[in-house]
Amino acid sequence: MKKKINTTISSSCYPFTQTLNFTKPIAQFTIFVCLSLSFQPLSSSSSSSSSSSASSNLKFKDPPPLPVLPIPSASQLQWQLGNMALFVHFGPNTFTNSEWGTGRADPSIFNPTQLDATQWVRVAKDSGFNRVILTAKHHDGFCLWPSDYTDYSVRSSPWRNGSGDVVGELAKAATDAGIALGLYLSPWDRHEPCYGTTLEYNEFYVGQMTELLTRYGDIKEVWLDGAKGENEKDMDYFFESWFSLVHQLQPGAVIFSDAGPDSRWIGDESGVAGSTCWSLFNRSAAKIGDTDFQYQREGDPVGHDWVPAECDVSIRPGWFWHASEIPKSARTLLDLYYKSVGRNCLLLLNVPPNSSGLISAEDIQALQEFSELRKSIFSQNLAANALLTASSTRGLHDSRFEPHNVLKDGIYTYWAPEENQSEWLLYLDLQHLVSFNVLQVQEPIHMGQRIVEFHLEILNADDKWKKVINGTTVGYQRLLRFPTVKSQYLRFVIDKSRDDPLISHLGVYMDQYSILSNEISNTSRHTHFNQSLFLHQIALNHSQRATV
Ligand code: FUL
Repeated sequence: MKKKINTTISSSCYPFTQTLNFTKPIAQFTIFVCLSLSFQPLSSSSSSSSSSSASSNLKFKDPPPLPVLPIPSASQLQWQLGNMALFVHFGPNTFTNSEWGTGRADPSIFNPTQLDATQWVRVAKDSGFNRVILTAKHHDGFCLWPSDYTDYSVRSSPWRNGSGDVVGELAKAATDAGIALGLYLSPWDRHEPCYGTTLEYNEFYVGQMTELLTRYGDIKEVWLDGAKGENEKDMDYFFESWFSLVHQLQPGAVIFSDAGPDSRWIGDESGVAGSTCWSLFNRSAAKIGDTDFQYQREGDPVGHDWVPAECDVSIRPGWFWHASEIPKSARTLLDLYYKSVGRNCLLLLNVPPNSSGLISAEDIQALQEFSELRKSIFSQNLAANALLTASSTRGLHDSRFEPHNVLKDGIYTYWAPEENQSEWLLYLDLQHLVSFNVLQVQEPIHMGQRIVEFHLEILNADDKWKKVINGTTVGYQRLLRFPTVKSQYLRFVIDKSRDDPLISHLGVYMDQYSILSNEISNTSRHTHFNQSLFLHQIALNHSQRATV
């Protein structure tokens, strides 16, 4: 049983904070703040003169609330905190202008004369990606490492006179730069003669997987897609054996597939998550290669497994590099960021190296601009100096759970309400009028994903609370855009939650780059940015390239 701390407030007074009915919002907001600040636990105000039984109360703090299952594993947490990963599709298709190679392309075509994996890693790092995932083997069966189980690999190519190893070079570059490495090993193999013979091919596949997981140091992600062409040979994949092997050889790796076990496909290849997106999921309800797209997009509020989603999308129309294609604009990438990272997912952005073996200059420019847009929007939380109060706080005056924690970075500090409350609110006094059009909310997901519905209100000039935006599900991170509003007072309300809600971060921002219906002609009016950034925005407008 949780102990209640005695306070100087009479028992008839304390519930008053839970039921304040504001008719004059500013005045009542002030009353709320004053009352909250004047609540003093007896234990702290009279510690020197307290009785021994009172001081014995002091020794014990309220423990944190229990996590609500399911919760992420350590590797799933680490994966999610990264926000974004860079996907690298590279192989014979890069040289044959194809997407799904037949498996019969001559290995002699693979000759990326300027290949430089340190450039790939540098591009990733400079643009804010801390994970790189390479197609070690795509559907054509060509191996970017010298596998001992096939001659269809870099060993048979002229590149580095047949002694090269793309996986090895990338692994070294990634380790040197402190970037996590993931590998894609396609189950569907159009070259390997034993494909279609279940036992033989599973042995072959496990042999290749073992090479990849034992030769190159830490592998942080193994990427399995469920794609297979029509009328291809039928066979079974021994997924459970593969998964067990991966976890045994690389305990820090997450395994991606349509159905997890550690991260799931979002159900499209356009990088867009559902606006409701649970990391909760039932693995048994999903089948690799045969997906229910809505289930993938939204997850499952009553799911028993923690399987967060990954949103894969290419910066270009194709997954592999094609001379005729151009990258998406930075603004389009920003939009994808809101719809993936801003919806509790990881954004897996594919940036395919060209046939010389380098990431092309125009892709690098788009990534740099994307990175600058994110920095200019998110580097300054406009609520950073807010005064916070809450409808209730667990273990009165316990700094571990106080509302101010939502302004600290990271998920491990959070606001927790008292148990069994009828409402959950956080009030923010920004201390001056602020214009903003983006809300950021984060849950401490190590304690489970809890929030089902929420909304944000502002206090208008006419002293009335007005709803700005509402949403469903938060998870690791929720970003919501809306037409610009201006206010000093904000009220974040959790309307529905699986259990007592916990909030690790709240932020408001000004985004003058996203185009929202009634914002288009209005972006410069609310600018908080310096002249050079503004000029940069104009330059961006002129360099718009492909859109989705
Ligand atoms: C799909 C594949 O068929 C595409 O070629 C690409 O690799 C994409 C990421 O996954 O399933």
